[in-house]
Amino acid sequence: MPDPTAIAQTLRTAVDNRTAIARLTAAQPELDVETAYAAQWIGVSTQLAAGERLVGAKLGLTSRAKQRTMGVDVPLYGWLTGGMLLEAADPLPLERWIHPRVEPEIAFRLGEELAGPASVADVLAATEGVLAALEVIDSRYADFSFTLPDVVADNASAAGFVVGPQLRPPHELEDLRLLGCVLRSDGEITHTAAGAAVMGHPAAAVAWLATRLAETGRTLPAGSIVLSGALTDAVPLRAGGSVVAEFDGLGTIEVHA
Ligand code: OOG
Ligand code: MG
Repeated sequence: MPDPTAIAQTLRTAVDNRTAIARLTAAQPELDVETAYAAQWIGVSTQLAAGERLVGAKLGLTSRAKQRTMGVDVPLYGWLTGGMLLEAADPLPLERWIHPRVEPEIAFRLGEELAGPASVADVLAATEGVLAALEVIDSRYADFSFTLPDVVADNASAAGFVVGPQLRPPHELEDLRLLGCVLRSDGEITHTAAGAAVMGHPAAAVAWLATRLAETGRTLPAGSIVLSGALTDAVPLRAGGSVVAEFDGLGTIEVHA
């Protein structure tokens, strides 16, 4: 089986050099999902040891749109660190990334620890508030071409995220399944969706994560930000470009590069 420490180092080098690499499974088809999660955690732990802070987690490939485009039909998770948190007012730091894309998500901020196995109701009960978010993804693989173990090892393409202006307790919002989102890239509407695009209900994605983490005795601590996964396909982020996401009841986020 491939060595997870070596995999984490290879991916770190790709980040540091801003150079995409071929997907790992091209040379190592035996790489399995479990080893990939071990490599993911080694990579994240290295950043934490270097002074980064764990601020939450992200789901990926939780909508049919994303699954179809990326060619992987199961969800995955990764981790968010403090250095990934970006301000919408500032130009996005393109110089950090290889080929960034931006995608709209519904984020949860936990007011209480969430331990799995968890249901949608458990997630909503533990949620302090829901926020709009734009995630910046930047696969370390050429052309975003990967299989599940590759993208797991790559911390689910995590690169950055911006949260919206309003934190709303879930009971104040009508129904997260019906929460609409309109995405504009360089002024043109490119995608529209509603919350149900993510596993039928965005809280179901968070419940899936809590349940998955419980298998290894882990929980999501109070204060965690959890991105529930893109509602739509991602759009490329280019110099001089802008991406705007409007969310029903959660405000608008605009980013530019
Ligand atoms: C994988 C990460 C997917 C999402 O929200 O679906 C993801 C990728 O598309 O590179 O973050
Ligand atoms: Mg995402």
